[in-house]
Amino acid sequence: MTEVAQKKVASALAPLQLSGEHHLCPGCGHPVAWRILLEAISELGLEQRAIGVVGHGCYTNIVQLADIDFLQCLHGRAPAVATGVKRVHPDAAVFTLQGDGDVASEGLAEVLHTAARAERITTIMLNNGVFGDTGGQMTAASVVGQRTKTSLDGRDAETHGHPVPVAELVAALAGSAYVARGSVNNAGSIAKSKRYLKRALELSAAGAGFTFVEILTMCPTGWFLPTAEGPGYLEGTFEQTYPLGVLKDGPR
Ligand SMILES: Cc1ncc(C[n+]2csc(CCOP(=O)(O)OP(=O)(O)O)c2C)c(N)n1
Ligand code: SF4
Ligand SMILES: [Mg+2]
Repeated sequence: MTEVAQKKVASALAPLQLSGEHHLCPGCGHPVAWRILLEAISELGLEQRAIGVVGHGCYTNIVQLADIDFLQCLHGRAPAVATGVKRVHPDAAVFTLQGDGDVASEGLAEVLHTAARAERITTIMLNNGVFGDTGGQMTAASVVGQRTKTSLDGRDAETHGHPVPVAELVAALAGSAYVARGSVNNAGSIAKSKRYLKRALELSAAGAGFTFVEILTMCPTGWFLPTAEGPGYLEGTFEQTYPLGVLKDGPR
């Protein structure tokens, strides 16, 4: 792709995207995930039915940039709040958008119980392995060896414990109908992640049960890396701990 063509793709607003400006760092993977989420909602025709529930993190900047109804709730509690929204508005297409700190560290109980109850919502977890918004501390999803502000010598399983694979835990529960893990570090992965989002949103909106999509996103700032090295680091470290693909499609 020529530089001109790349610029055109990057500068064109996605459907439902109100602004091309954001305050996240250069090289952050979150805005790419936002974009494919908005495209998925639009292509499924869910614009008028979609209600998003977010927690707290760098990714929550989406609420100012997207023409969708959002609620923000306490850290980690989005699946519980989304459960209430869905039960009050059964025709709505309800999804949560959360970080790995939000889901794996602060709100693991909420997501697991919501999956076990087969709530007809989608949870999207943007996993960059750090509490990005508060300065890059280790989360339960940080990978072994990963340097963070609170594990400067790298996460050590003996001292800090092992990473929590949320997608695998959710897939093991009978209430989950679809579980997939994608990433946004190259064009092919971005296209696959969008397909996962579409399938997950479609199934939960149709009443099939709880659906979950994890998306690995770059955080060069929290990883102490030059911007351009984020995608390669994601592939070399995160994808080794968190294999990409569809973990579950249909009840088990
Ligand atoms: C109960 C509670 N604990 C801590 C915080 C502070 N806090 C706000 S954002 C954030 C980091 C969120 O990390 P993550 O969910 O991984 O999202 P990211 O910033 O990496 O996108 C934290 C710890 C809070 N708001 N509430
Ligand atoms: S700290 Fe990380 S997650 Fe937050 S905006 Fe910067 S690159 Fe993105
Ligand atoms: Mg994070």
